[in-house]
Amino acid sequence: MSGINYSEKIPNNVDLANDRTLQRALEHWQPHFLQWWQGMGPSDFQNSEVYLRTATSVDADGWATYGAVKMPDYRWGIFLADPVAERKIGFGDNMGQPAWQQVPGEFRSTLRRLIVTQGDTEPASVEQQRLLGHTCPSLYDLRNLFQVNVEEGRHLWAMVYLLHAYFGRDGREEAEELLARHSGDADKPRILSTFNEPVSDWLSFFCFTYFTDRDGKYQLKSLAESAFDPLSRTCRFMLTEEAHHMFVGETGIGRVVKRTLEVMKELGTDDPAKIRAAGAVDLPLLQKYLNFWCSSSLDLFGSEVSSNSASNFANGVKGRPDESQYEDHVLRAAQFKLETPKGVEDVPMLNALNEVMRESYLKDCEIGLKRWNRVIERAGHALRLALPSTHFRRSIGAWVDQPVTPQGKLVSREEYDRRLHEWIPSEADRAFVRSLMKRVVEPGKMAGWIAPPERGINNLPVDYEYVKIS
Ligand code: BYC
Ligand code: FE
Ligand code: FE
Repeated sequence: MSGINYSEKIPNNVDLANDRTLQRALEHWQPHFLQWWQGMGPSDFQNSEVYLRTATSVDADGWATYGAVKMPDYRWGIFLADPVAERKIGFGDNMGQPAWQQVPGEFRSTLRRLIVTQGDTEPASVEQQRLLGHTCPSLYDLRNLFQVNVEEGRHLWAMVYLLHAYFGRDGREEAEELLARHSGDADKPRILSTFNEPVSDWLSFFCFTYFTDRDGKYQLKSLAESAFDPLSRTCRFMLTEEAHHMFVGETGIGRVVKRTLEVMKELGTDDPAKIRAAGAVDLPLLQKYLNFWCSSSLDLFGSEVSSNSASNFANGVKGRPDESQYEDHVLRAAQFKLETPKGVEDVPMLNALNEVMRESYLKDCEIGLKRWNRVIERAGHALRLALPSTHFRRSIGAWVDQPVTPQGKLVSREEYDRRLHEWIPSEADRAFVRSLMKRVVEPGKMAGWIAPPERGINNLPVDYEYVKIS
């Protein structure tokens, strides 16, 4: 077990006290982070006591300690998973050689860019979710939002640690830039597209945590394979926190489905207009939100054919998620059959790894859909929720700007433009969803568009006062 030293200004299990230069650099960045949190983090609620989990050690018993905390007092810190003794590179042309404890000069800029890209998403998501607290459907949900927010803040710390510890002056500059770019900012936007989309209602929040945090899971899994050992250990610990974010998404959408089915039963109809009039989210509307966030998140894997992904893999910089499940870890001879608008093409497997990753991501996305559809089926309805085609509404890669329906059919540009509002939320749909977003903060009470969760947090009852608002 690696204990975390809580007496220090920055909790950590990296022996920061014995590296005064690094400690000073991080202590210099810390107030900038706190300033960013006050200005760009959750709006209001900074004086409220939130029932949060905090990591106190990285092993199974200690990483989630629960208690009431004011968010600005949350102990953001630097935690790496325990080292694997004599860890070797697990894939690529240098497979079997010792993992790197320092950054090799030739991969310095690539590694820096990957870490910056990863780091950029973390505060971006906090910025995107900044106003959601005002319209929370329950105290339970409010608490989950803030749990996700403080942990994304900690993920930023995780990447900033790597930048400060291993990239010298450029690393410190990048760490400042991570606080200077902002989600949706016209001059200094966040790096990746999805992280500039507004998340202005809770249906979007649940879709974001379901689809976009899951991209995080897959990217972190692939970086956890990296030959750069400090990056690998950092990502392995981040993944333990990530599971809760996707839980929030999956159960959030599941509770919306459950509530909608109740309303349909009460009304004896599946007429969307009547369901909306009763203050619930009709299932076709939910499908549009799924289409929007899934297609946006698919772009986060990059182009189907990517020389970046090929060299990252060959060099040992970035592997595939769960690399050990594969047989071939070198991929110099393998080919991949890629669907493009011009037909199926054979491409070297090494260049298709973004697509390989996207496929494993989609399999993971299917799990929730199966669960929700089972509930819909049991309630006696024919409708099924589905993931959109990977060719639908893409802004990156082979299918960029192709007029493809969510079912994967290539249609005319005219038909696509005319029907797009059937597939993703229209302005009227968004306005309707916004009209549902009314703040509910009485312990145990839920907004009318969402069912209560099956259980509370950490064995507490659902009606526990998870946030003491002041
Ligand atoms: N938007 O060769 P290509 C998370 C750029 S989420 C804008 O196809 P590559 C979280 C790309 O950077 C996980 N630009 O792609 C979730 C490249 O630029 P350059 C985040 C994009 O390099 C919720 C060019 O297009 N982590 O943690 O193989 C809440 C051609 O790129 C986009 C990571 O992403 C886009 N969607 O792969 C909180 C891991 N896609 O080189 C947190 C780190 C591509 O021409 N990043 N581009 O300047 C990476 O591994 C890779 O950079 C990417 C792209 C997977 C993003
Ligand atoms: Fe994260
Ligand atoms: Fe996350």
